Amino acid sequence: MKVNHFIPAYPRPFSSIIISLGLLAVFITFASWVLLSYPIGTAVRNYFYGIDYMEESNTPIYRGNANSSGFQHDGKGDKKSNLSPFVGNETALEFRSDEKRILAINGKKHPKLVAESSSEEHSESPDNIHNADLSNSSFSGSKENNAGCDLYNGHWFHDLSAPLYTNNTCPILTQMQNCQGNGRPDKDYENWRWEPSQCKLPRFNASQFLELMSGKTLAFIGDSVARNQMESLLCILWQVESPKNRGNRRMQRWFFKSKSVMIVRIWSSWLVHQTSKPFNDVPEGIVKLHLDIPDGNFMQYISSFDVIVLSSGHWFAKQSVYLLNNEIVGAQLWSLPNHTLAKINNVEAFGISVEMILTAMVTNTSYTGLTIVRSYSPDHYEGGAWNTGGSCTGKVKPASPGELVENGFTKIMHEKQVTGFSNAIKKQTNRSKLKLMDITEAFSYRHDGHPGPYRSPDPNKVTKRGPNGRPPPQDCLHWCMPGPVDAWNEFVLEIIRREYEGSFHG
Ligand SMILES: *[C@@H]1O[C@H](CO)[C@@H](O)[C@H](O)[C@H]1NC(C)=O
Ligand SMILES: *[C@@H]1O[C@H](CO)[C@@H](O)[C@H](O)[C@H]1NC(C)=O
Ligand SMILES: *[C@@H]1O[C@H](CO)[C@@H](O)[C@H](O)[C@H]1NC(C)=O
Ligand SMILES: *[C@@H]1O[C@H](CO)[C@@H](O)[C@H](O)[C@H]1NC(C)=O
Ligand SMILES: *[C@@H]1O[C@H](CO)[C@@H](O)[C@H](O)[C@H]1NC(C)=O
Ligand SMILES: *[C@@H]1O[C@H](CO)[C@@H](O)[C@H](O)[C@H]1NC(C)=O
Ligand SMILES: *[C@@H]1O[C@H](CO)[C@@H](O)[C@H](O)[C@H]1NC(C)=O
Ligand SMILES: CC(=O)N[C@H]1CO[C@H](CO)[C@@H](O)[C@@H]1O
Repeated sequence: MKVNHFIPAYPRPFSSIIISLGLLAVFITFASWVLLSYPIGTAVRNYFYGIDYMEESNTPIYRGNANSSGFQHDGKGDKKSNLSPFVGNETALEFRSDEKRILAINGKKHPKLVAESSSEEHSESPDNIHNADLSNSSFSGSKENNAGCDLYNGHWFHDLSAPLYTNNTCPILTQMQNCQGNGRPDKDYENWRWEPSQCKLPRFNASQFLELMSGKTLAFIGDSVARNQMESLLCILWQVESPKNRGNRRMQRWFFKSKSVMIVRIWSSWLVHQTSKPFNDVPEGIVKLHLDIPDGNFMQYISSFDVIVLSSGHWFAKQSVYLLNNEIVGAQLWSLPNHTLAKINNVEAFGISVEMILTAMVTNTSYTGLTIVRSYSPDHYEGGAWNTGGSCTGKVKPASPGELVENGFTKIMHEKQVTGFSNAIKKQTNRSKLKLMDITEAFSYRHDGHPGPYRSPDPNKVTKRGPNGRPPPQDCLHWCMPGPVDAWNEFVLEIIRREYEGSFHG
């Protein structure tokens, strides 16, 4: 009764002000809930550490491996072994015959430990490949199909437009790759974009991606570099829509409701079937890799994916024993019993695994998706391996061509991968598609894109060389976010666009 009298007693505009105020209060409550639940939330970060622990439990062998502890010796906060770069003791890799030579070249990467800052000044020279093009700073999405154009032949150019997200606008950055949040002082590494020589690689358009992927699922399958790329994609998409977490213990899953797009990640270190059960004289606890059997943990799901981005390679530097047809054929960081002949090394094992997995995927009758093989991601430990004084500290811009130090291990891993890919694509049927996303060379210039010593928010972490010249422990394998890794998703979008828009006309 009172209410009925109350409202008509006031002029109309006043009552609508009251309603507006009510709506405003609801909005503020909602907005602060969103703020509390998402961005700067430590709760969210802790949740993701939970995921990391899950991954660690999938790979228990590395916890007890004496030779992988070197990286962590003074990283008191680093309880997660899988966060250390997945590069083994490079000097201990068992190369044979002609590969020894490459290893020697690799081992000579010691020069310019001190000279690096002075050599960077030369990069202002006009013949520099990444000569800054400050005027044409952004590309809008070009509509032409570009179908035949090579995306991976090009150069890095300086781009003044802001990165696609920041450490403050992406709520799901792994702290290890949150370089700005970990106190990295320079920021310019965020401002370089890749420009193919013959075509344009448009800046990532989140709405376009969600439209193209409408009703579809994209899965990242592989190692921690796959996680790096997945988080980059989520950060970019988060700027237009906050996804729903639909993850479970077997896979991370994020659902973008507006266009029913699912982004998935499944952990698989080598992509092949692995077991730790004793085998012949190789005891329990040493990983045995069946190079002729795909990892069932992801194979069982492939038929439900429309696009799969594969990431592997770095774990082949880690300890394991290789099997083919149920026979030991080689080992990495493990001495085989003396009656067992090692027929292959870890590099060959990688090549075999790539061809086997891709063949299994393109010949699988229930899988009709698009498989994108992201080529070997180069690391940049100069002057040593990750645990023997290698460093990328102080790199603040991409390498110029003259500065580029060839990494023999990266080179041969890339070669084996490309060969495996070429052999598999010959067996491609009409059902599924296979694409190589060949980023290795382009990213060999990006020694500036890694976290380096900025791996944790610990204010007391060592970030400078010690008095003996020894660099602090660092990550020169994963990529800062935002950072060059965001370009991988621009490649993915371009590959998908060519595929889907091309097929509409076909
Ligand atoms: C790496 O390998 C070299 C050569 O085999 C060895 O001297 C060194 O101790 C190894 N480092 C670690 C941390 O295992
Ligand atoms: C910017 O790009 C346009 C078209 O690609 C080109 O015509 C123009 O010359 C470029 N400007 C500069 C300063 O490079
Ligand atoms: C983001 O980086 C800035 C430094 O650029 C830092 O002050 C801030 O705390 C970081 N935020 C997060 C959430 O890491
Ligand atoms: C992004 O894509 C959407 C949908 O395809 C399009 O409408 C929009 O113009 C694009 N934005 C840019 C900056 O290209
Ligand atoms: C083909 O894919 C299905 C579904 O992902 C899987 O269950 C099956 O094992 C695969 N077949 C082979 C031969 O790998
Ligand atoms: C392996 O070699 C060692 C030393 O050369 C020898 O004592 C041992 O009997 C050999 N074992 C086998 C199984 O051949
Ligand atoms: C693929 O498609 C083409 C034309 O549509 C057909 O001639 C060919 O037999 C198909 N190949 C396979 C392996 O299905
Ligand atoms: C398990 C393993 O590979 N252990 C090796 C670690 O490195 C030391 C020194 O290089 C070797 O003696 C171990 O055999």
